[in-house]
Amino acid sequence: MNDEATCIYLKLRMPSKPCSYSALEGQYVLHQTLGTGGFAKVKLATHILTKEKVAIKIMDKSALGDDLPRVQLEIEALKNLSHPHICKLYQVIETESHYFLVLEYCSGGELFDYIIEKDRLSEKEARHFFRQIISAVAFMHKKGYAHRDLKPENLLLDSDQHLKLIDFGLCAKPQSGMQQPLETCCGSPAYAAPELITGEYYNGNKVDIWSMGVLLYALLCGFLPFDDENVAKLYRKIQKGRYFCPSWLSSESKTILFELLQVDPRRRISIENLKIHPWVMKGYEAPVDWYFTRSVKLDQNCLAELAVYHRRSMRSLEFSIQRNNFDYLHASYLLLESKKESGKSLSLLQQSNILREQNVNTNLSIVFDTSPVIKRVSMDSLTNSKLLELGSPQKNSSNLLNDSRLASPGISVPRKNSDKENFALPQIPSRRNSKMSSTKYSSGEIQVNHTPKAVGMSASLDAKVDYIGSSSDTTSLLISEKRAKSFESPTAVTTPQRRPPRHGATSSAKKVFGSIEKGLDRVKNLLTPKKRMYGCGIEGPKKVKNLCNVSAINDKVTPEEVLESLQSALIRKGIPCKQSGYTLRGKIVDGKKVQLRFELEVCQLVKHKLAVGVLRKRLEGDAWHYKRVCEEILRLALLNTSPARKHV
Ligand code: PIT
Repeated sequence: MNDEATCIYLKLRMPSKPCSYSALEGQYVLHQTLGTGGFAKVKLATHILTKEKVAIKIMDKSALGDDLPRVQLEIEALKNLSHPHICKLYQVIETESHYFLVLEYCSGGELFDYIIEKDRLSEKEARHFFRQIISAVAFMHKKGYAHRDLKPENLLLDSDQHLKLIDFGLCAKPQSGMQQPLETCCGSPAYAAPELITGEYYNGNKVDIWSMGVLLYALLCGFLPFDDENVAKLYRKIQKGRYFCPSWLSSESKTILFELLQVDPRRRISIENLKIHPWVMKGYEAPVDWYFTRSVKLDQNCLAELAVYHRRSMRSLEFSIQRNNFDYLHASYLLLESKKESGKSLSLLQQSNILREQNVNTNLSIVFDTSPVIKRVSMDSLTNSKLLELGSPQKNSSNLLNDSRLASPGISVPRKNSDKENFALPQIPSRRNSKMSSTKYSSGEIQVNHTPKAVGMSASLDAKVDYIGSSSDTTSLLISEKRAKSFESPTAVTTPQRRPPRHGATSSAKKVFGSIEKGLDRVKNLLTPKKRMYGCGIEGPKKVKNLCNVSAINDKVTPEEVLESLQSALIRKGIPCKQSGYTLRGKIVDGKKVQLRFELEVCQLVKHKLAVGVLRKRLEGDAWHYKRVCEEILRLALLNTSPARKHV
């Protein structure tokens, strides 16, 4: 049995927790929560039949209230938007109390984390991602939807570094097309277009283009163009449309940002011109490939596997799947297709037993080896298709499968696998290249400063900076060092705009941790290693291999010291937190509303000789707010362990 199978096997043999979502029983095994927000949470799950990972968005109907139509629009949008850069919807389950949206699982996390991990992206990498974003947005607009909440937290990475757009909870589909003005103000303040803020009627496409400007800026700079903890001040900055242009931005980057971040929506670049923009095209031969249609013909291998499993004819299955019911069968087919694309085995026979076992959840004594079919599979590694071929009395297997006598209505969990090998079946499996548009691209008039600047700067703003704005009074503004400084207000928390550009600055979480490292190094001799049990009887911190969302401290301090420092930093900031083992869970509330929930877990880094690290996780709330809070907590934690404090 492979590791994955063993894992599922053990899970099923362990006393199982009653599944609080009975609608998912027998279809999915739920794992950890990936994210929460408002009335919904997203959980990782395994689709039992294919063993593929999925994400399930669970929405509590009673909490939805007036938002019910919004959820219906979200579901409708997801059903209509089948695109390589939009998170796929596999299945929808509606019960009296809940909606369950079964979605594609993107294991690479949020684009937001990717940016802050790297500080900022190179122009080339930003372009690679931005082309995918253009592709998704162009497609969505063509289908008549505006997203209205485009931001790096809503772009996930899959295992192949492909971006997938998520969260259609705020999308709009004007009845009479995209030219119809919209009224509802929504989305995240930092990404909101000026016309949204003023409460004017607006065009949904145009507000998405503005957010794409904010997004591209965040990719290239690692911070936001308009930022302020005070929302009123933030809105004023957005309406002025003036933003800081760091010296590392190329003039071409400044140009495209200028065209995206136009305060007047009529002057903002269109999606058509974006697809062929010189910045977007640089290093690519073709404009952005954006229009995709699903092949009407279903994959014969995937169909065959399902036909065997369900003991139905391929034709009847094909018919059911093409009805796009978004049911378990639909999910199974799409997951098989994606398995095939990634070169995995399509065999469902092993899964059938897991599924059976789930259905007899209470009988924990069942083991895999008791099934004759499974035994044969594990000995001979035969796929369903192969078994079919062997067991088929006819060479023309499609005839056999299309025999209506073998079809069974609906999808049911087979009680017996014994006669499966008597079912038959066969075989096997590109992308359009859109032509370069002949539309002439106009680069727009923009005056930017081309003064070459050193990338490595000292901690203060010691180079000339460009300030570019598109509001009517300022089309392009070059400001000097002093002027830029006057925009800064020194606070303990370095906000992106206020802090000096990169290198030597305490800008990113990484840098904060870098300086923590130095600080902790200084106090190495003052620390007495303690051995303690932290909560729940855990004797040591988690050992992590993956360095994603982890800040390395060093190997000179104990995990307990770091935990204590973090704890006191949270207390100092007035952030209530709960401790469980080596994990601290903090919460920031505004009245009754939860603004931010996050976790800081002290861990040890396998790749760094078990040096101490801090694993960060945003549970709820705005990503940039979370980044600022984490930076601040880690900065304070460093102070907590400084020699001066230790002597007191
Ligand atoms: C994942 C992993 C994850 C979250 C999601 C998917 C969420 C997807 C999603 C959420 C929506 C929506 C469409 C897709 O409308 O952590 O694979 O609200």
